[in-house]
Amino acid sequence: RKQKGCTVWFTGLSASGKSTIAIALEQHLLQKGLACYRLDGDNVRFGLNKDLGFSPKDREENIRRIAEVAKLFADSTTMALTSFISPYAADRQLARDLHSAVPKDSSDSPLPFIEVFVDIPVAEAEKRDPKGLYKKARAGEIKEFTGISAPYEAPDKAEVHIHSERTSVEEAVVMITTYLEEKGLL
Ligand code: GGZ
Repeated sequence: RKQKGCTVWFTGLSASGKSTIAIALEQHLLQKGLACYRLDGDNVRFGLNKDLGFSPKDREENIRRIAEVAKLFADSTTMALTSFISPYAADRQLARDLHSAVPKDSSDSPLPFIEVFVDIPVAEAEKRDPKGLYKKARAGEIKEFTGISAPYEAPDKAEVHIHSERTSVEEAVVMITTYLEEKGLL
């Protein structure tokens, strides 16, 4: 059976668990022999997007480029897994719209876009603080830090909503794969 491409778009605060869940999902998919590719800060912000910082404009451009790249992977029938804070609802909507845009007169169908909200209260993310970034943000050493001194606009129509403080990584993977199966994407 031929694999269909799609984009699984994770969004959530720093330290919410986005990348941990994305890595576990990637492992699960690879074990099933499915093609997938994970985009995250480590392979995007230090390469393609190394000219971008964390101002609202730069985050917008960060998300726009990532959405375009994810769409290319999805178009190639690979499953793209993106793991970025993507704090602005309008930027996530643009990412979604890019996937639904099909060329005029084309028989191609839109590329599925699955938004996964990894939801965590700021206080809990701050308690985890694995890299000490929240501490630095509180001290004013990092400006415009999401959740502290820059906004996070929570999604209201995410396809999958994971409450990170009370959901294990394994449970989160099951929630996502169940959704993908229901939609015929797995
Ligand atoms: C938020 C920041 C900031 C600021 C550096 N605000 O936990 P991390 O370290 O590994 O993940 C965060 C990452 C966020 O990059 P994204 O590309 O996902 O952001 S966005 O989607 O908003 O464009 C954090 C680190 O970069 N980091 N400065 N000011 N996170």
